[in-house]
Amino acid sequence: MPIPEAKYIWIDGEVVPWADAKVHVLTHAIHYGSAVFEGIRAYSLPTGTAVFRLDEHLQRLLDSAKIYRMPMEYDLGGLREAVKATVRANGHESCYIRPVAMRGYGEMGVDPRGCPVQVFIATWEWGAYLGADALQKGIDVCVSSWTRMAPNTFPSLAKTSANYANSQLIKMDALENGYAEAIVLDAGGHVSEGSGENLFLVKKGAIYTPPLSNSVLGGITRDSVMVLAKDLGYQLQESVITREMLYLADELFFSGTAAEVTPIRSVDKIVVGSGECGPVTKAIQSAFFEIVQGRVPDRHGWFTPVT
Ligand code: PPE
Repeated sequence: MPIPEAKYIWIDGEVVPWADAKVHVLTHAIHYGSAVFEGIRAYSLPTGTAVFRLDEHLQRLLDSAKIYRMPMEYDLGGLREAVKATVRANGHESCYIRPVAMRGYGEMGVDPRGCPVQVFIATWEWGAYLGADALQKGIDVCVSSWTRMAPNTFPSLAKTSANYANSQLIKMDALENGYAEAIVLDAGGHVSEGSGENLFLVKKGAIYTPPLSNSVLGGITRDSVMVLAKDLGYQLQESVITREMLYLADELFFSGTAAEVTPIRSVDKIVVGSGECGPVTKAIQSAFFEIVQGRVPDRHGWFTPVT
């Protein structure tokens, strides 16, 4: 999908025109995947544009940088102001926000420590990530022939660009075979997540999601779903999930900043439950959209206004 261009991109404290936001070809991150990033959404609320769980996303960015020993010139407060300024400069009502911290141009070779760390923040207007119908009707997925990164190889709690080499293999394989997305198993053969989403399973009215030790990203939407499930009175448990449990689930859904709450209607061409968005998924999805569309008060303090 082509990127809908905005006016400006924030680079190291300055807002520059979109077309001028360039890096050198010998930037370390291009050669060695040495970048950490975030994906955040700003929503249009009746009270104005506001960013969803901004501090949690920025803390995860700082955590990813820490894991990769990447010194960051900006603290959480500095990054928060930079994100707000970028969204304001671009005049978005709602948008997707992509902060990236990367090892820049300086030295060549695997050791990144001699390269300056550059930070940039881009924003653009992004609709339904998995297709227009996905949120309503659900998507058809497969179990990937690829495996998620094994523990002690690429740490899954760091949202580093390098992890998305694995995600790209998963996503392309799914699309080439006619599926919208794939569910990936971890190195032990247990269910992990999607190429860019966390996974939830519903069985007999209770909700399950793989624990962080199954090579999943600690999703902010995953956390939001856990909070909303509790608000709605559902039992929710982090629990190891096997492949066949996917086929026998009453409902399955993905969560993610881009994907929001997307139902899954089949896995490996086996219909999940009734093949439609089930009642529990519907309840969670409605609770999520009520909040992000500002139809109910922000009772959890999840929004940061940009003004
Ligand atoms: N797992 C992975 C691997 C992942 O990339 C994401 C986000 C999630 C789980 C959900 O995390 P959260 O957004 O905090 O709820 N994927 C981002 C990137 C998607 C992309 O194509 O780029 C996103 O949703 O913004």
